Amino acid sequence: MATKTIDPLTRIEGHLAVKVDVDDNVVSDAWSAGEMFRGFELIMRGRDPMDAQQITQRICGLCPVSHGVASIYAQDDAYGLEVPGNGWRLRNLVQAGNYLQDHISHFYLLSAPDFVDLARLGAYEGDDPKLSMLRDWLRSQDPSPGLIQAAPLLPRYDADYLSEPEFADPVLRHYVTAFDIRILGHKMTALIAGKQPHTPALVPGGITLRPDVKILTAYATMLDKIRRFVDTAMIEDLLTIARRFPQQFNEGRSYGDYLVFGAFIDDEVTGGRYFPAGAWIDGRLEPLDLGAITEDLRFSMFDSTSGLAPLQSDLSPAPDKDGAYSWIKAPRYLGRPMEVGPNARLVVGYHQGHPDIKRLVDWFMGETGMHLDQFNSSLGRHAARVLETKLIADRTVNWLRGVRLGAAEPVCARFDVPREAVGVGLTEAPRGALGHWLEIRGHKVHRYECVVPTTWNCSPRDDQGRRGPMEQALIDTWMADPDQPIEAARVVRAYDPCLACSVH
Ligand code: NFE
Repeated sequence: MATKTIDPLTRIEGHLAVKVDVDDNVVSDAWSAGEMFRGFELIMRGRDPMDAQQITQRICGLCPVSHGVASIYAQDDAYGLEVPGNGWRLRNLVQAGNYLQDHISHFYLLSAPDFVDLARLGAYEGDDPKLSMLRDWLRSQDPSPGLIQAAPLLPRYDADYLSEPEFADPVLRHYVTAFDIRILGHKMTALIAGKQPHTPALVPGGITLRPDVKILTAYATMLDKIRRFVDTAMIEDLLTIARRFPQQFNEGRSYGDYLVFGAFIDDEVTGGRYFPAGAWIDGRLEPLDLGAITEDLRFSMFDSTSGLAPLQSDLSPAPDKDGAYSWIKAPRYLGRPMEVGPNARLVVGYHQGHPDIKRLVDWFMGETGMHLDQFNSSLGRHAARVLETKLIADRTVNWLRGVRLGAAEPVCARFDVPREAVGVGLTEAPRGALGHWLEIRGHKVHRYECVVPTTWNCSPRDDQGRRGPMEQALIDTWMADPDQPIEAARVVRAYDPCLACSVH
C-alpha cells in the first residue's frame, strides 16, 4: 500500500490537501483537509447586524453574493420583513449573474483541462485566431516543440485526454471564449448591485437599486449573450465530454444522500423557490427539517462541544488537537453526511416533479444514456452544473421581465434592527446549500454561524468515523499511476470545492 498526498490541489479555490491510501492502484481510504483557520463567525460578534452582509461577503471572492444573500435573508427573518417584488427579483438577478459566472468559470477554466490536454495547444496548427493567440503566448513561456510544460499548465499529468481535433478544438475554442463570457456574469451582478465582488446593494428588506430601462436593457443584452453561449457551446461540450468519457458516470460515487435549502424566490413555482428545498435521503424524498442539522468536531481542529446545532456550539480553535486533521467542521443531517450542490438540486427537484428540471434532465439522459442515479458521480456533478447553468440563464429572463419600473415601485421594506432577535437565512450558493444563523442581543450580533456548501462536501470524518461525502467519493478510484493522480484530482474537482468558504 502507498499513501499519496496531493497538496495543494490546484484549480480549486483555496488550500485543500487530499491524502489517499492506494492498494493495487485503487484508492482504499481518503482524507480531505482544510488547511487554514479564518474565524469570520468570531469577527461577527459584537458588531452591528447591518454589517453582516458586508463582512460575510468577504468570506469568498467566488460566491460573495451567496453569503450576502444568506445574510440578508437571515436579517429579513430576524426583523420580520416582507420583501417587495422588485426587491426579491433584483436580488435574484444579482445572484443569477454570480451563478452564471461561477459555473462557466468552473466548467471551462478549472475543469476542462482535466478532459482536454491544454498542453497540446503548443502544437496547434489550425487557423482559429483565438487558439493561435493562446498557442503563441504559451510558446513564449515554453519554446520547446510539442507539449507545453510551463505554468499555468502545471502540474500536468499524462492521461487519456480528448485529443481528436474535431472534438478537442471546439472545446478549446470555447475554453478561450469562456474568459470573456464569464466577465458578463460579473458585469450583470455589478450592474444591479453596484460592484462585484462584495456588492454594497444587498440590504435587509430588499435592495438599494432603483431600476431603470437602461440598466435592465444592458442586463438583458449580456444575459442573451450568455444564453447563446450556453446553448451553442457549453451544452455541446458537455455532450462531447459525456460521450467520450462515459465511464466517468461511474467514477466518484459517494453516499447519494442530498440536501437542498432552496434558492431563487419565485412566486410562479410551487414552494416559492425556483430550486426547491428538500432532502433525498436513503432513497426517499423528505421535506427540509432544519432541526436535523448538527456539527461534529471530533476530527476538526476545534475544542468545542461536538454534535450541536448551529449557533449552539462555541468556536475554540485547537490546531494541536489529538486526531484532528482539518479546519473544516463535519455538518450532518439526521446524523448523516449529505452532499450538496447542483446534482443535489437537480435530483431533489426531479423527484419533486419540477417541470423544467424534469424536461432538461430527461433530455440529457436520453442523449447520453446515463440514468438519474449517475448524478452521483464525477461526470454527473459536472453535468448537473452545466444543465443548471441553462436552467438559471433561461429562468432569469422571467425575473428580469417581472421587474416593475417607476418611482412608486418599492425596492425595499422599511425596518428597525430589533433589540433581541434570531434569524435564519437559507439559500443555495453555486456549490450547494448555504445557511446563515444570526442571534441579536442588545442590538448587536451575539452569535453568527455559517454552514457552507464545501463544509458539507469536503468535511472530515464525523464523530462516528464516517467519511465526508468527497472522501467517500474517492474510495475505489482506480489510478493508472499513483504518482500522476489525475483520476483522484478529477473526483475532487467535480465538487468545485471552495476551501476559503469551507473554513470561513
Ligand atoms: Ni467560496 Fe461558496 C462554498 C459557493 S458558499 S464559493 O462552499 O458556492 O457561499
